[in-house]
Amino acid sequence: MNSSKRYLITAALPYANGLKHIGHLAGAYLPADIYVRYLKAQKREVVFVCGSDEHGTAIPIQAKKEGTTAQAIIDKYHPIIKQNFEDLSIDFDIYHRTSAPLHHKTAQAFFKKLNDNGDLEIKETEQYFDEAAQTFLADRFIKGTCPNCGFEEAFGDQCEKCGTSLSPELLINPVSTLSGNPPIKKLTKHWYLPLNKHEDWLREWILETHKSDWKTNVIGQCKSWLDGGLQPRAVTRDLDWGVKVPVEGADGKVLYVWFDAPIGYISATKQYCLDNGMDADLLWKDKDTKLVHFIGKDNIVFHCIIFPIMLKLYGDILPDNVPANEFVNLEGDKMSTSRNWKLEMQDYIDDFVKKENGGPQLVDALRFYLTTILPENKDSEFMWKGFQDANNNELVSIFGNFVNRSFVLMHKLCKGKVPPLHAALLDTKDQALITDIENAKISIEKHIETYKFRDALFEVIDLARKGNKYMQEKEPWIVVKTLEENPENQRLIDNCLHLCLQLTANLAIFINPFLPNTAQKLCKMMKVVDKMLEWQNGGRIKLLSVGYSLRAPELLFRKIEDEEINAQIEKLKNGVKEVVTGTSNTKASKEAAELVVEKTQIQFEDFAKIDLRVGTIIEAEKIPKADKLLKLQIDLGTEVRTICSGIAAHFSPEEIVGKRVTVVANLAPRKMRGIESNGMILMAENTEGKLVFVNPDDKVENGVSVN
Ligand code: B3M
Ligand code: ZN
Repeated sequence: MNSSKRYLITAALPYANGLKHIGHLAGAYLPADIYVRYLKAQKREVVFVCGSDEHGTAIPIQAKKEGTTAQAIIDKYHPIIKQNFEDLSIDFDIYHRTSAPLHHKTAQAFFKKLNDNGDLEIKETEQYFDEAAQTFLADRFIKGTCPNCGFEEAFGDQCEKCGTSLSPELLINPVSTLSGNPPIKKLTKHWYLPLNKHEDWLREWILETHKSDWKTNVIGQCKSWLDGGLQPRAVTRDLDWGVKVPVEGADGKVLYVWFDAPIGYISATKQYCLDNGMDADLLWKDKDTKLVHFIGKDNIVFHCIIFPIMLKLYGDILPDNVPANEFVNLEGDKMSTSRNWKLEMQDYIDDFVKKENGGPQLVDALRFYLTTILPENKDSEFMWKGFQDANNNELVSIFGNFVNRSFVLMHKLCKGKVPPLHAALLDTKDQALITDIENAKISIEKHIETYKFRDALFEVIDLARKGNKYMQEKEPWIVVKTLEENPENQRLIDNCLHLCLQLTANLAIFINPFLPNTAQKLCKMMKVVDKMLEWQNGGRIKLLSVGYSLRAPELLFRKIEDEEINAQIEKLKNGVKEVVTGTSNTKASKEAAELVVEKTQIQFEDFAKIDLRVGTIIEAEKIPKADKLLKLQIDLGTEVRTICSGIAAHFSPEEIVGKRVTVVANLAPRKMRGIESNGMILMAENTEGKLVFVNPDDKVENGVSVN
């Protein structure tokens, strides 16, 4: 077993650019929280840090989308995300933020030390620059045609259509998303971390030292990076949002977000130590600290290669483990914020936790199901029906049922008190149950310490299952009928319920890291203090004293009804957005997309490309052999346009002459039935399916622009 003096546990700092979904929760925060709760129950010294990642281009991009400032974005999302974690019982010791002055100071000092020691290299390179906006362009601010799939809206760092990683140089016809102009190349200076100089020790450290205790998915990713050869990586950016580069000649430059964000773990620890009279150096420099980073798989390279290099150069300890998880899909499809195919923590909290019949038990229901599907080795699926089944069939029917029966029978058959144990009468079934309790503790421990939380939770439920089976075999409700003839049979009932109650107390200890609210409720029912939940108490059958009277049982969990589940599935499908850039190709999302087609958000620049003008229909005629089309002549003030419109089924030519219309005047010409159509008229469909003209006020002259 582990003998580290103290533990420093980190969970990836979420970007404060939007709400986080349950995929994030299952990726890093829930497993980290389980691990920390377990360590704390072990009475180990632990600090659990997290916080908002408030830099990088993700923030200004969101600000642009919401039409506000970067500062307003982080001030909006940081408190919500923090509260969401609290509401789901994710219990950080500190939830800090990288916009805090302490973080800026810490990150700058870190950079300065590396720079002063000559560990960074300075290089001048040509980068894309937007002349109109007078700024260098982050990769995300450049769009162009993907060289791989031809998608015209690919970003400078990635094509969202085919998923290829790109760099702006690879884009065909790049344009700046700020001005819409093609960017120019301009010289700029940046600081680089020469990753290539560290390959040897990284190889040794990851592929040898940790080859058997790190997860294979983590080792695999690292190996492919190392085999591909590491390159120097720029750790500064030309951007006006972030931590200013603290050296001369670096005006307008900030630290690359992936340089400053992991330092966020250090500044969060510092703040925690300041608040609690502790020494942060002890946590980050002492070899007796076990540092563990909980992250999702997309962050592996930063936590296993780049940050360790930084830590080593700075003189800090290296992580002992980085148990990265894969992704959670939702109802058969990849979770996606842009397509609105997701379940946000906030939504779950609103729909289940805050409800009258919700509360802490529904927090635990989510934690339970998510733990059973943690993507520890491969991507997993969140299915609403699976959630319902896990809750109804395992929490309610196995765990809850066992506890409830034990309490009810103890009140009925043992006067509401913990009955004595008659050792001489213990039979093989009793002995087997006692051994099961001892063994469960050992295997749960083993699984948690090796980051196998699914297996660990399975053991807990399996123990409850064994409890049910034991009770079923012992049948105290039958034995009670023999008491008149054989009063000494009460001792058999005593033994059965004594063991069932001791098992219940053990279950409280074992379930506590996973379902802390349930453990608390059990303590209340057993009238014991939290201290009983200390891990060392588990595995034994001496937790509850004989003669101790216990409370009446409370229901630990409630059933989740079909209607609740169906409502969620409906909500998911109705909310999905069809996104031009979407890569979704599964059946579920396609079907859902057909239900409601909302269009994706566009930028003002996109809208500004459309030339909308006011006109009047001056002629209209049928087109031979085309029963849907009318050929219209439209007066646009300075010209008369021919436009073919598919409205013949709704209007006769006569009735529309003289109608005012709004025209898309710069639509590329199109031949329809041999006639060239030069534009389009806007129509709306009312709820009865009837078409109506989108017509301007009569006072507006023909040819006037609509904008
Ligand atoms: N904010 C990326 C993410 O949320 C990034 C993690 C930083 S951890 C230091 O996936
Ligand atoms: Zn592509």
